[in-house]
Amino acid sequence: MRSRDEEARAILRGNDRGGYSVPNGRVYPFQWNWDSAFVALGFATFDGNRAWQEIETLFAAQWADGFVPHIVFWQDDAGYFPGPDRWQAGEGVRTSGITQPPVAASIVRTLWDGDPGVRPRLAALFPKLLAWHRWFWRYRDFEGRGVVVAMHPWETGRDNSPEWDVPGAAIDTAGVAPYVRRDLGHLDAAMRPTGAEYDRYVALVDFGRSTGWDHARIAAENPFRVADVGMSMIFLRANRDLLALAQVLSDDAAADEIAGHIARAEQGIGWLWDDAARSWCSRDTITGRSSGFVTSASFLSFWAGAGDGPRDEAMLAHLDRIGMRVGYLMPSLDPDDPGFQMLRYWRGPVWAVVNYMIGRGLKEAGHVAAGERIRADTNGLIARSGFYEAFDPTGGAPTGGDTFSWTAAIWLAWAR
Ligand code: 2M8
Repeated sequence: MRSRDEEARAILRGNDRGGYSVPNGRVYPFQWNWDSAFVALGFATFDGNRAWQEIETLFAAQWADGFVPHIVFWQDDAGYFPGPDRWQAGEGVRTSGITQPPVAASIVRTLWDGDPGVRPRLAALFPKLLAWHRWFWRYRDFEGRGVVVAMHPWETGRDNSPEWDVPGAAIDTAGVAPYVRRDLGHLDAAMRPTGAEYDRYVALVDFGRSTGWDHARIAAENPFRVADVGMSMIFLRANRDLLALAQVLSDDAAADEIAGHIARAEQGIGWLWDDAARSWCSRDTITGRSSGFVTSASFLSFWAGAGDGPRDEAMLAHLDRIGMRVGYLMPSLDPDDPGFQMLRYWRGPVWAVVNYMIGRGLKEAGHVAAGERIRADTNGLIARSGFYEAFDPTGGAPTGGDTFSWTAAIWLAWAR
């Protein structure tokens, strides 16, 4: 029998389409933005060149204004909806018109720390990372609050989190042209978003396309504009890592610019603290209302270094409470929430990539035992069930697609 290590390497090799990876060949047959970033960590454990290449290929699809899409359609494939014809986006290669959590700078810093012999590759990638961050400052923090405003649930990477339910109700789905969901041909509908959620997702794609993917107009007029706690924390951390890379390259001007944005985020991130929930929560920028949901993204405050003594204590109390309710941390939704569903995608299941960020963040903040529990639980899930998309936090059963690239990568880089 093959060891889990061998299996993980075989999955990364098998999902390699020649310079980029697909998350899973059947369900997700294209290059996804934050998947590729995490996948690079896995490749770095056995093929350093291929690790850098994964990120370089993603940035080869960058638009002139710095935007990096959430999907790159290097080759067409009828097995996924919405495909390139529905998006009608991209420069050179066809892409989607929304982005995804900006984790790439953090991953590049980790690659660099492990392999500082590749300075020319870092120097070539750095301006592209900076351009993407500038795009975020301009179009996803247009109010200058120091947070990241998501224009689509898919942009957050946590597609059907209940945080999007109330803000999403304002999306008019009446005019959505008919479409066929391809995901339901691959996966059990009980593990996927609902039909009503999909109508909203598609309506937002249709709106963006109707503007010609004019991100200034989208920032002003999109019917969904939610400050995502997950992206905000990931971006704060990514800016700290990008600053470190600017220092490696002795780019003082870039370092000053990035430091200014970090200061703004440190000032502004408190807007996402919800006193009633005693937690970091997403907030609708249109109504100003906090979601009040404790999700796995709430715990990314440690990864971001966003907390302070009392807020960190409050999050650790949530962690202890949730840890007694589930077999495996960190469920994507608080199991004490009435909407918790152990198999339905981002409403309960555990995701290895989120655990990686929470676990590393906790350890770096000095909460070593909590961080180690997150790592050990991730290890336990994969050892028990294999390299699935996500896992039921109560008993560890697999959910979603199998032979999943980012799960294999996190095993190799961190969880084993
Ligand atoms: C899921 O999202 C895609 C849309 O982007 C989908 O469900 O069709 C999410 O889990 C997202 O975070 C992930 O990047 C993507 C590919 O693994 O799948």
